Amino acid sequence: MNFNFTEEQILIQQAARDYAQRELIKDVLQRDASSEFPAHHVKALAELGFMGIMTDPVYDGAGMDTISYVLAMEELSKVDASVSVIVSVNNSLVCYGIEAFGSNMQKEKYLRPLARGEIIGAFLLSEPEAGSDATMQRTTAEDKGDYYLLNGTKNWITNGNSAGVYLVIAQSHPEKKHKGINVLIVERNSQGISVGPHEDKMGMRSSDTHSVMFTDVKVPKENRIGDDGFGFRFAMQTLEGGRIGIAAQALGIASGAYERALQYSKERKTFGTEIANHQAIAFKLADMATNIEAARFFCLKAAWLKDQGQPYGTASAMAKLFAADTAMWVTTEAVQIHGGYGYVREYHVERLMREAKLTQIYEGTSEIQKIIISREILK
Ligand code: COS
Repeated sequence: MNFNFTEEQILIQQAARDYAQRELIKDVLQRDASSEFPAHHVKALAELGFMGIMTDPVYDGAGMDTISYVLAMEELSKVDASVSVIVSVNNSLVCYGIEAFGSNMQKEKYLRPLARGEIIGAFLLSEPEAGSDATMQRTTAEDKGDYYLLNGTKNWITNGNSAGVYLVIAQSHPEKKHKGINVLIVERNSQGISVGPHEDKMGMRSSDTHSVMFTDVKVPKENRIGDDGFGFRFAMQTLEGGRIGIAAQALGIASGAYERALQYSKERKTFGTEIANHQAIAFKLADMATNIEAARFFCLKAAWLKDQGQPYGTASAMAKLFAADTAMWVTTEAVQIHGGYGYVREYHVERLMREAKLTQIYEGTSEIQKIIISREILK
């Protein structure tokens, strides 16, 4: 086993840390309050290569490995998970999905601008009545010969209003159940698309979450990814990698809160000494550091398996489950260590706590991760 990072991986980590600590920090509180979409950060991160970090340079990506992606996601998420979720969806769901399974035409036309970050993508699986139970797709893609006719509603879509390209999961042959599901690349400016209001979320408030409605939207047949009926497997396989991104995001939220709590506990005094000198606080910090390190190993192991071309579905489910629970627990403890200061916005930890909650919910709830893990160990 080798626990060293390569020079290239350390450079990516440093670049993400520098950007987060210098730029994201400046307006993160204001964007949390206003829910304003961080367009200027997306543009800057695109220029630095973070929007197509794992995409092959042949398609204008940065060509880095999944370990580099985890390192970058941790650093960005320490400061602002609203920005890191945009990076995550674009990279591990949209760019990866098209690169791994798309046609040459789809890669030329859509992957290039997505990897350059000129446009961003969204992944449209969830519906009002289909989130965890992803086979129950009500959105239909009716085969009309040389095009599909798309009708239905998608919910909780990250980048819902700002995306230039949607990957839409829809049912084409209901009698075949999940084997009749397709995935289509749909351009945002197609006729018949309407976008619902910005969701007023508890956390990750400046990411762009919307419902998207399709009414008789014509999608060329050539925009279907893979064979007829490949859509459900596409979603499952793509989410396996997406969960590495969200696990790394949860890790970053936890380590961001921990670093703030550590700093605060060395400055704040009670009973005549810094609170870090009280065992009640020192033991909390020890538990936080230990759990964060374990979450980091889970993330890196899943990323390493993916980079080695080995199965990583169970590892990514474990990483997401553990890192999300760690984020929720660590951020709550970070608020506790800050006392009253932890409960107000300017100390950041209450925001990190609100952000942590979502990592237990999206890209498969913690309960879904336990289904995936238990099925594997009970095989
Ligand atoms: N990779 C490839 N294929 C997969 C797969 C994976 N990771 N997981 C399932 N499949 C295939 C199965 O092999 C099966 O195919 P066949 O019928 O050809 O054998 C098919 O998909 C159906 O699988 P399964 O019977 O396991 O489906 P279930 O309805 O029991 O659901 C879970 C499985 C729970 C794992 C799935 O529904 C899921 O991941 N749900 C959560 C979705 C999610 O993350 N939603 C959040 C919205 S995205 S932000």
